[in-house]
Amino acid sequence: MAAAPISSEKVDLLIYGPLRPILETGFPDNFNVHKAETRADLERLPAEVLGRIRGVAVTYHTVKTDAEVMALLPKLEIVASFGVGYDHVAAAHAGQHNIVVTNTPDVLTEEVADVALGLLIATLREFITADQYVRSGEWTRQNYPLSKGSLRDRKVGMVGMGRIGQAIARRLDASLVPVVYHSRKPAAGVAYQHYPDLIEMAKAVDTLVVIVPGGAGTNKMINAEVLKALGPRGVVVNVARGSVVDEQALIAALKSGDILAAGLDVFEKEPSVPAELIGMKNVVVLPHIGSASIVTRNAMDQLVVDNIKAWFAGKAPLTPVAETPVKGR
Ligand code: NAP
Ligand code: 8YV
Repeated sequence: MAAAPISSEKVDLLIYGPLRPILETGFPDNFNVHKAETRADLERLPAEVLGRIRGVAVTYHTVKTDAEVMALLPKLEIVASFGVGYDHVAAAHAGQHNIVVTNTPDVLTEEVADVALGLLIATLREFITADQYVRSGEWTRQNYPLSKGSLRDRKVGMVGMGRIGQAIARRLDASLVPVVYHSRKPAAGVAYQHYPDLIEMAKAVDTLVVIVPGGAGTNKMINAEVLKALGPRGVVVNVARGSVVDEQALIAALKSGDILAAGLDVFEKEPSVPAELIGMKNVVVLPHIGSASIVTRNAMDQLVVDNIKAWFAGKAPLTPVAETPVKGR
């Protein structure tokens, strides 16, 4: 990405998606901030405004920033996206059109890893059903049955061993659970056994924790064959993207007993969750809350703001994505 000239003129900026306090108040006076919560709002903005916008802050993964959106903004220089995953932003297209894309890595890593381990334990030890057991008064009649699942006799295959995968693996280490992983290439400085083949890893473990990016390269990679290989003790935890797991194959495997249970923070068509999953007691469902604490979401919002401020101060953005490397600032 080439450096853009620095100017003393006010910068027109679009906040695209839901508004939050740090995004609304975080830009200094040299920015003219425009707002569009949805694609329809964006298309209602006057052409003259769209023609002046040089930066976009994408505030949620549900607002797609695709090639069509970028084409509406001829002066666009930077798309600063909220979240580490940016499969909702056409980053390769941006790279071809001299537009830099940034995301918010690192500031959410430990939070998401906490949720992944919590979701795994909640799934194995049936926290949600057990909670209901107390609330319904059932415990006063008899003790809750022993759980089929336990962390004690498990071997976890991480699908993805990047920033968050490694943070999850550290937590599993502390819990004395053996870990191996699958990714396209071995992760630098990581001593766990690497499986280049996902099916081979699924055969060797009984638990998959999925934490890869979404997008075409990982679409439905957790499919019927992988679930079958995992086997009847199998547990799948997905904190990546709904697109990574073939939801219909997962439902079928849970129904047939091909696998034991699943813990899911993400779904194919959020916020819609298949009724079959909701009806299953061996499934824990969360509403995509991996990073969703006030402290972590504030840090993510601040990084969106800081990327845009850095760019228009003539500096390198703090966290450009791989598709849009920045040179010469
Ligand atoms: P990261 O550091 O880039 O790690 C990604 C990992 O996935 C790497 O180990 C990478 O290794 C592997 N990978 C990528 N493509 C793959 C493929 N086609 N097949 C197998 N492995 C593949 O990313 P991160 O910071 O850990 O975040 C990972 C993802 O988690 C994000 O992109 C996002 O979708 C999701 N996430 C979800 C939540 C939530 O709220 N639930 C929160 C944060 C993040 P190789 O490149 O060697 O394959
Ligand atoms: C956010 C996430 O909930 O960072 C990610 O990739 O999935 C979550 O932290 C999501 O990006 C909100 O848009």
